[in-house]
Amino acid sequence: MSGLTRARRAAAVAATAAAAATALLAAPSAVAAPQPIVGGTTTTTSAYPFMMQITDASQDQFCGGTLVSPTKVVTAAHCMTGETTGSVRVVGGRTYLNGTDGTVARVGHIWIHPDYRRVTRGDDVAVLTLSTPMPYATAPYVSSSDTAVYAAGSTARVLGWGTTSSGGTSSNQLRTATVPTVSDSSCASSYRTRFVPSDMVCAGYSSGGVDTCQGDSGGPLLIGGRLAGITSWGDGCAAAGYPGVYTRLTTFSDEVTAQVGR
Ligand code: 4AZ
Repeated sequence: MSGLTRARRAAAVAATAAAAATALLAAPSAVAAPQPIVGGTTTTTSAYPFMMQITDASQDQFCGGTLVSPTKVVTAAHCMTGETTGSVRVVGGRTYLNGTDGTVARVGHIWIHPDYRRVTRGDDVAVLTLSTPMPYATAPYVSSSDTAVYAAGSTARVLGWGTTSSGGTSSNQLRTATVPTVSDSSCASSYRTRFVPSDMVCAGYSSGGVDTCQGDSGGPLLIGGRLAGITSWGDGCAAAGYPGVYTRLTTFSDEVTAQVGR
């Protein structure tokens, strides 16, 4: 979960080019190239048409979301705290943060899980109802009986425009990475009582290096091509022993389905 304000995030995006140029000039061979999300590759909304930017009224991105029906977007509850239907927009079909293409939708209703209090207590799920439909393919999501998808070592795909290092700058282009799911016992060893296995699933390499980060929140964790998790929190990004923590969507799929049908 990001501590950055939207203004600071916007400033961070603007600083990206200058910082990269400085790093290249100062140490062209000693500095590793910035990595996607943390450690992944660039992609496009054409490849992942259900990948939505959640933005403010100025279309500045602050979270991700997943289109699950033409008018419904699944995101994180913590992305929506303090927001109103008038303060947010959903942008589809826009690969670049500085783009003006794609489709902008207003939001007519925000459902935040009624039990949500803070990311480390779970229930980090929200469903947005768009005022106008998105002309993009939707993502299927897991049903409540699909818990086998989380078996340790399953390959999961994450997507987002978040920072490419902890405390770093956002990516102008959408990025993706794959990470293995982590057993609940292993994740509990890292996060102790902050890991709530009924509501969360962890993913990442034991050595770190690949992860979601600030600004990726609300975006999808896909397993077998289905939405199975929502980027939620973690201690830092890509650190060894501290995998990313995602909302365990099977726990909430019936509640999501109730919202999708409303
Ligand atoms: C965030 O602040 C955030 N490394 C998202 C994911 C992770 C940490 C922080 C997981 O949006």
